[in-house]
Amino acid sequence: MSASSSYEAFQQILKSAKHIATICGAGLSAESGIPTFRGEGGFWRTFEATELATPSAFKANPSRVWEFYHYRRELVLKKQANNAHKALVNFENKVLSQTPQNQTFTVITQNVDGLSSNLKNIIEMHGSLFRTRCTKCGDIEKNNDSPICEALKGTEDSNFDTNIPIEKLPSCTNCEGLLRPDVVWFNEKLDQNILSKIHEELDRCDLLLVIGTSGTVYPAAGYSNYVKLRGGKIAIFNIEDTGDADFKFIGPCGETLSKALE
Ligand code: BJW
Ligand code: ZN
Repeated sequence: MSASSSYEAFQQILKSAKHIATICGAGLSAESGIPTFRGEGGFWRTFEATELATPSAFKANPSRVWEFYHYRRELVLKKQANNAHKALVNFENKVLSQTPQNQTFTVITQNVDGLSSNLKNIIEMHGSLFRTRCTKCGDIEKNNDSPICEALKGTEDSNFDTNIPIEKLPSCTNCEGLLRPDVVWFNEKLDQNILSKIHEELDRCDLLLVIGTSGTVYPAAGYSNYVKLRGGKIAIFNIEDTGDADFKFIGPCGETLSKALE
């Protein structure tokens, strides 16, 4: 497939599309100063970020994994939505203000940073940095505390493990069990309700915007192909060429997405 990089041609398709969806990744938040998972920014201390996003890493060293998530929570709390996040919000508002409303727009994101919280119709498929889940009773709670617990305070500035004992890590107010971030780690199943909602969207989607994702992690990595096989159009927004598409806008998505959706 030879891809177009014409904004005019894209905007024609955008205008005629009925059901528009996105699959977003870490690149969407890169211009806010949030590191991506792979490539240059993919290291925290001496660890690869992807090594820590696993149930086995948490089991082996809950203190280290909590330090990693505490660091990211504290970082995100200092950061703001960038032009790409804003372009999505503006476009959603535009779609919602149509009379009659003859389009739908759904943002599916792998990001857990909450920087798209101004959107009305968003599916956060990998969870949220700002929710906790009890490993004992399963209770899920919103949590924006900074720091999330006393023992983690200041560890975001350290280069070494603090080795916090389990009883000093975040704990459940109901049952005192160890809390974990309510995110989806490798080898964990995604929430069935969320998967159903995503499939409802993909089954009607005629234009999928693939924004700032390396497309290496399933199930999200399969969405572009899924929509393409159904006859939908694909538009990639990335600083690198990440695969087959009808449109490719190579460059920082704060610029390319703003221009494409204006
Ligand atoms: C810019 C930019 C700018 C930079 N502008 N662009 C089928 C085949 C093979 C394996 C599997 C399979 N199905 C499932 C698996 C196993 C596994 C998997 O996919 N493994 C692969 C590595 C092969 N998947 C799972 O385990 C999933 N579970 C599941 O499917 O359950 C059922 C099952 C289990 C086991 C076997 C079979 C079935 C769960 C996946 C959960 C992923 N979790 C994480 C952590 C979330 C919590 C946290 O944040 O800590 O999600 S890992 C990490 O990767 C995170 C991200 O959401 C995800 C995707 O990364 P993303 O967003 O694409 O980031 P990067 O860094 O990779 O890319 C950034 C991109 O931005 C780059 O392209 C840059 O160029 C670009 N960029 N600046 C535009 N300014
Ligand atoms: Zn509990």
